[in-house]
Amino acid sequence: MGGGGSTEQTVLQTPWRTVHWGKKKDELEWLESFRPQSDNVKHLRVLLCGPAGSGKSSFINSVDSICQKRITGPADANNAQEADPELAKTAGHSYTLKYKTHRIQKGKSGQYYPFVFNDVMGLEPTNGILLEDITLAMKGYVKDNYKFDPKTPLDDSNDCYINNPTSNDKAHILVFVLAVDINHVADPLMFKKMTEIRLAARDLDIPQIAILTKIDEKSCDLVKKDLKNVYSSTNIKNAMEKLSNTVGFPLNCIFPLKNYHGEIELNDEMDMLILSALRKILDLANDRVNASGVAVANQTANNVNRT
Ligand SMILES: Nc1nc2c(ncn2[C@@H]2O[C@H](COP(=O)(O)OP(=O)(O)O)[C@@H](O)[C@H]2O)c(=O)[nH]1
Ligand SMILES: [Mg+2]
Repeated sequence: MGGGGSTEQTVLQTPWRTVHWGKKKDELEWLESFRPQSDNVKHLRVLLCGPAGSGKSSFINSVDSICQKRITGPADANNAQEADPELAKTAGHSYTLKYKTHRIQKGKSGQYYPFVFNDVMGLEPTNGILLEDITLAMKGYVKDNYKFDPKTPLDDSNDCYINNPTSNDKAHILVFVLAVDINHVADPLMFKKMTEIRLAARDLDIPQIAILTKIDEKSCDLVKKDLKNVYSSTNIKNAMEKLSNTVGFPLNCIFPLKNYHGEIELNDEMDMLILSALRKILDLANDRVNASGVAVANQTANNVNRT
């Protein structure tokens, strides 16, 4: 280990995870040819959850920007929290209150990538999205434009309740979005909520990964200077290990990255980190679709054998 005197500057001599920095073109080609593994599913649904301000909307915007090859902003990202925390509190902690499906345009207008994102109201220890509502979203019962209520869960009397969700309505993967300082995990109530959500996803056989945003922020000077240092930074490694040891994500399901937020042009290093997280997300979601396809096929075969 080398680096400057402070822990912040500690640097591993060899990055502990390999990123093929020069291979953005290959990643984009992979994405371009990506298809869900089941004909029953039109698109894979990626459900994002995490504390308000962790970068969920910015992640959707970042993926959209990479796919459109220019900086875009379809999902409302919110700066108010940083500009004025008090104002953000009175306005409600979470800027994203409505359930919304974000599609990513592919080439010509009217064509889309075969995956969509849903960004839900922020997770908060006492007043954010309810466990019941995240579970309903995972199961596909929540219609677009449903306005989450932190006091009462959605029920079947509401117009935004989908009575018979199809495979396209269900979430195929749950992505926890957390800022790299992972302060939230230290809050026992937040920890409890995250664990409950993870268990609910596990019971539904929905795979989960975590992305750690804001790796450029002040806690990581080394990485701020050059994103290629991401896997040489002990700060980031420690944050990933802490998240793995506490909340229980396997280390290979945790992806640090920087979202687009102030840039006006794309950046290859940012893109590579976002694309490698996206690839893992889509691969795991596809495995899930494949497994449920096999389960349905087996069930059908069993039923046929019984008749
Ligand atoms: N420095 C930095 N800021 C980010 C990053 N991701 C998001 N932000 C900023 O964090 C704030 C909250 O982001 P937002 O996407 O609205 O969070 P959400 O509430 O989880 O949807 C906004 O000001 C974003 O510009 C990142 O990777 N680095
Ligand atoms: Mg948001």
